[in-house]
Amino acid sequence: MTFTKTEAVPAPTKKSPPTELPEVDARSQCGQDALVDQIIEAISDAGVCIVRNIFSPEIVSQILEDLEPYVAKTTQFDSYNANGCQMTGLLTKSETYAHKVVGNYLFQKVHNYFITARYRCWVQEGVQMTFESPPQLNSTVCFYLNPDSPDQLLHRDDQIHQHWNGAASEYVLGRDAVCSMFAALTPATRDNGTTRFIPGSHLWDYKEPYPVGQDPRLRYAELNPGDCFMMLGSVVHASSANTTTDQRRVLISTHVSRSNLRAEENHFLTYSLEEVKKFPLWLQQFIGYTVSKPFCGWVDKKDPLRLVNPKASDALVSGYGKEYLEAKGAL
Ligand SMILES: O=C(O)CCC(=O)C(=O)O
Ligand SMILES: [Fe+2]
Repeated sequence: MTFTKTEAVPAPTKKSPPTELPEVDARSQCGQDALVDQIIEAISDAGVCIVRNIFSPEIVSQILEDLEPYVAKTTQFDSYNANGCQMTGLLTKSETYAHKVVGNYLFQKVHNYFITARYRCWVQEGVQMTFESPPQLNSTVCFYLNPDSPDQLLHRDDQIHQHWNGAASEYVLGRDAVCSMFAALTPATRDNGTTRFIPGSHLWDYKEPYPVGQDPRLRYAELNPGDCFMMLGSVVHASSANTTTDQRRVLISTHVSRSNLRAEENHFLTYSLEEVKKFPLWLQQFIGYTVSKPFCGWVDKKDPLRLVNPKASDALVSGYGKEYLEAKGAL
């Protein structure tokens, strides 16, 4: 018997976890679909990717102008920084935002890749089928971070949907329920407040506590107007302090989520508000005129029950509510 010496095949090298925020430039000449591939790869590795120059100065200034009349009427939201506010319901406030930002090609390709719900099942005896449901728009929120705002505490956005993951050594499609794009309408700097992240934290086990304070793994997304970042709901992040005395930082965000978890019958379009007002309280809540804790189903960051019953108490009025204060007090 003869033996031939075979060359040892190197074991596939695992990528080491990223320590920096990846970024791409939307003005690069590589073509839109190559950019999409780069963003998808970067987000799979780090959970987040900065995309420079995705929106033109004209789009940025048009959106700022469209939203300005609403700023004074926008109230603070308790779960955001003490000196910032969140404007919601943006689709009708700025047509440019609705068409150019929500409809942005790169973002659509990226969120469709990560958040499309896929399901293969036996639909009947003898018949197996696969269904794919593209994501839905989860929320539209413009974050105005005013001077003298403290750090927001680290969190994951997918807590809204009570989403949970175990640890993973590499990204597996289907892991996430939420994907977002935050675009800068003003500069976002270390002085006036950036969003900070821990790259790679989208692969952590959710039972691990978030690091507290100035963790060395934190990275800050400094953006020029027209830049954005895209991130998964599983990445650990927060907004950071605005320590200036005169700069308002504005980020406009678009969030998409898996579309399969909604009521089968669309009660909101089946019954008019007038009809719902005549239902007993428990039925109003049961068909969706309430929030799923902690923050799912709001209207203008308030309990939707107030649309049918203005005297109803607001389940969102103190952010996470009294349970938060209890949990904080227990620290
Ligand atoms: O304003 C920011 O930079 C991020 C805000 C944020 O992450 C949130 O409120 O969920
Ligand atoms: Fe967040």
